[in-house]
Amino acid sequence: MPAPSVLSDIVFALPDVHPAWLPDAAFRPVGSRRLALGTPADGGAPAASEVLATLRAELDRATATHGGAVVGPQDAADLLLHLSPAVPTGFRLERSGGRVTVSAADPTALLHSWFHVVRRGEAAFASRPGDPDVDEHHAPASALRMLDHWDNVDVHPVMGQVERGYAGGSIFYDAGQVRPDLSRVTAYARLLAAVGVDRIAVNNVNVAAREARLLTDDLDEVARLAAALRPYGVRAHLSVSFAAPMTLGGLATSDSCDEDVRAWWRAAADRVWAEIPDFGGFVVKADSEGQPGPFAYGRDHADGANMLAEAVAPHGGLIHWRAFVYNHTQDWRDRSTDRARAAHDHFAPLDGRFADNVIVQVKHGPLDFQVREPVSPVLAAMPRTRVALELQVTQEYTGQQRHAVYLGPAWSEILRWRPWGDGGATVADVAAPAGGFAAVSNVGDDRFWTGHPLAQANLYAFGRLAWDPTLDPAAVLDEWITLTFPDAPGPLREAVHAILDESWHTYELHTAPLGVGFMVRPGHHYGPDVDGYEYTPWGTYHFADRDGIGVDRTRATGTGFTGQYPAPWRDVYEDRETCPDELLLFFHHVPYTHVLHSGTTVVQHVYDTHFEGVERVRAMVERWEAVAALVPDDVAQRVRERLAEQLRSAVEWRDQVNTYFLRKSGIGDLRGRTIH
Ligand code: BDP
Repeated sequence: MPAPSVLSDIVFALPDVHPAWLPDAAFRPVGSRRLALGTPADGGAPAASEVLATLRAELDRATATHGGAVVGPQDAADLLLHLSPAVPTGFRLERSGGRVTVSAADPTALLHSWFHVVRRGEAAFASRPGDPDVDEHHAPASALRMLDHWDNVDVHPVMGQVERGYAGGSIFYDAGQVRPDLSRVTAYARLLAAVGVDRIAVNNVNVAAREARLLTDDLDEVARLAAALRPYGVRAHLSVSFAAPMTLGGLATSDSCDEDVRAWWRAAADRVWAEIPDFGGFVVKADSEGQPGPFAYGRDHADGANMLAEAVAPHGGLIHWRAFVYNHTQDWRDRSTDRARAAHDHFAPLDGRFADNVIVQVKHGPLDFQVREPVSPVLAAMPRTRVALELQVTQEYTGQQRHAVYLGPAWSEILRWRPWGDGGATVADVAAPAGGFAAVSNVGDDRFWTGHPLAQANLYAFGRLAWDPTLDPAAVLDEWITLTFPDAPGPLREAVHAILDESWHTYELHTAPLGVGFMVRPGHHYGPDVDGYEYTPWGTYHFADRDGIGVDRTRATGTGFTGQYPAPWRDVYEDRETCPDELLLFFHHVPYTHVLHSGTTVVQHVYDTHFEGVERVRAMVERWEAVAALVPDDVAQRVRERLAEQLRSAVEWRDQVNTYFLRKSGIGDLRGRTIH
């Protein structure tokens, strides 16, 4: 492991990079006080002492900027942070007589507590007379809170450098190698530590030849990335190719039952941990969209995953094995193949066979990160497997960071959903204790990190909800506004809420209706193309004809997908009378005249929501213009440009979808609005 680096000042304020939720002003309430770190910064394991050194640097920076002081632990500090083995996970926060004492067993948890206090600001200290004393324990719901970067080392000819990236190039790689200067990576780790994310997979799940070499020849490059993340307690993971024993090792096979293959993986893992002792593990996309996997050898995914698990187990490593496995070369004429069924068909029968250090990583919906899908039934089907919930912070299908779409409410709905009905466990209850949470990052080398400045709120919300899935997403948004715009006057706060609180629903209103999904332009997935995927091999269809639209996934007459859910949902979804409106076309093929629970017909619903969606975007533009002068010019201007594009795009969606439904159904708008 490289020697602990002294955190350079530059990490706290990168020139030309927006500070996101850690502007200096957010530190004012703590930085103006007397702070103490009750632990020597040089004890313990190297990684641990490095995190403590970071914490010390944080205290120095905050007090130097805001006039407070770092004092000795014996002095009367307003905030004392110290290590204590008595707190098993997370941290304990006690406040007595206006003084705050935080204790944690682990330096990273202590660092997280620091950002907790920063987030609470004045409220962390009993500054008003009569404020009660507190004694609180804060621990994350899950020990696994991870971001996946779909970054390529080389620029991919079609996908660019960051696959599905909408914020510029990679912060890790440039010109075919890891960047010489990684201060931005450390600044990123700092942002993540402030929301509790502590693992990153540093390369794309689609592992091309150049990226594959990170595992072997270019391991020193990964070690440099890990070193840049380490000061903030963030651990590196790597996406690997199942075919690596052949492509990198020159073996004739990558069959998981072959002894030479197993030995190759063990040796590869040994080398990784020798170089990076706190390395996290491997992420694998196998037998999916062209990636190699165990099917080539007649093996199943438990065979494949367990082989890797065996190789990393001596090092305490993890295998994140993705359940995103389906046939992407299907015959669209064959109605018996249902992509929604695929993950459950492949994985549910394997429950109980995965090694303890395998995590099966499941996309939140059965298809692919659509604006509206039911929750994946796989999450409820593997009680003897560690399953992780996978979310997509990058907005591939939700406006690509040109649209302001706050995804906190969507994720909250997923996390709170109860697969076994009222009184049963939630998705968060299933994932948190075992496999945890993973999400595809939306960050790039853009000056605002996320392209759209307001898309920072999504990255923030993922971290906060992974830490505590019961948080109210509107409250999380409020935290983000307070930190990002510390001097935000009321009108700015209200406007950002007005723009973002309902923005997920707004996007849903003017895009593919009633859970039917897709209708996006093939390839890049931005903007409308109603039939774009209809006659393709990808398995994403809506089956519109002159009589109706939607996918029959019932047991009675359709693909039987509803049967993958436990009761009560298998029956709720099966019956179009009980199926929720917003998922009707995901589960049923219905006539355009079918009457929804809302009382309107499907076709009229399409017209109404698409007209309303555009009006809502127009209102967002107006709300922003009324407060733009209250934020720095660069933020104001970037948001203005993106909102203009959002409005243009929403109009395009409205017109194409409405016209399509008018032409297919021959039924006009009851309200007589113009449809072309
Ligand atoms: C799809 C993306 C594709 C990813 C794939 C995945 O279009 O770029 O590789 O997901 O999750 O949504 O592996």
